[in-house]
Amino acid sequence: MEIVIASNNKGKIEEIKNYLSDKNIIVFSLEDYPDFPGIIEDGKTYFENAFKKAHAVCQYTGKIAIADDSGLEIEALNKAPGVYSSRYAGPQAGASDNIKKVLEELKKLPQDISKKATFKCVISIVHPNGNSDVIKESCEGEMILKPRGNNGFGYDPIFFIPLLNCTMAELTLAKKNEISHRGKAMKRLKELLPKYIK
Ligand code: ITT
Repeated sequence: MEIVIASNNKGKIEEIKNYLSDKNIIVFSLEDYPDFPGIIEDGKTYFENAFKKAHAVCQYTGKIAIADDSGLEIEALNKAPGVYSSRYAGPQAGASDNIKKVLEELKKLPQDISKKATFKCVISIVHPNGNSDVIKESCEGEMILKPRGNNGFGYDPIFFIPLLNCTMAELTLAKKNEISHRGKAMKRLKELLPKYIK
């Protein structure tokens, strides 16, 4: 079985590949399709963006495509950055710019305000025969004002998980995949894969 991960995000690709590694699956990503023209993520929801990415890459490659659209929703910031998480600090922003902007916004608020936050993930799978599924998952945590840890990607260093007493960036990839929004969605996706085998 061949699957293309419809993503350019190295962190996501690594996590999704790790999840699929024990299956009899050959996994590609957009790194294997450098001429793919790209997708404008103009959806207002994770679902719209995930489906758009999976559908476009399935059509381009003729293979089963999986796309993840995800984001960080911070309660005290009215669920920002949300669907705009990858470009919160601007169109060319990197992870450190986005973290800096979140911390600046949080520091404007009263110190004792709730720091609750949720990572959301929507995974869309599209088969060239038209079959498709969508899975939504989330992971609860709290924002911390001092980044901690070097693993993971994106907002992981400021996403604290009280139950584990560490940030997402202090977890190994395997442990992150056990508890994260994406890991939980991938677990459910794996259960659906048999019906995509021709
Ligand atoms: P692709 O569209 O190419 O997959 P992207 O990074 O643009 O890559 P999204 O539009 O779904 O993907 O943006 C998701 C952003 O949300 C991501 O760039 C991070 O800033 C943040 N994010 C999502 N999951 C995360 C995680 O597990 N850890 C840290 N940050 C995460």
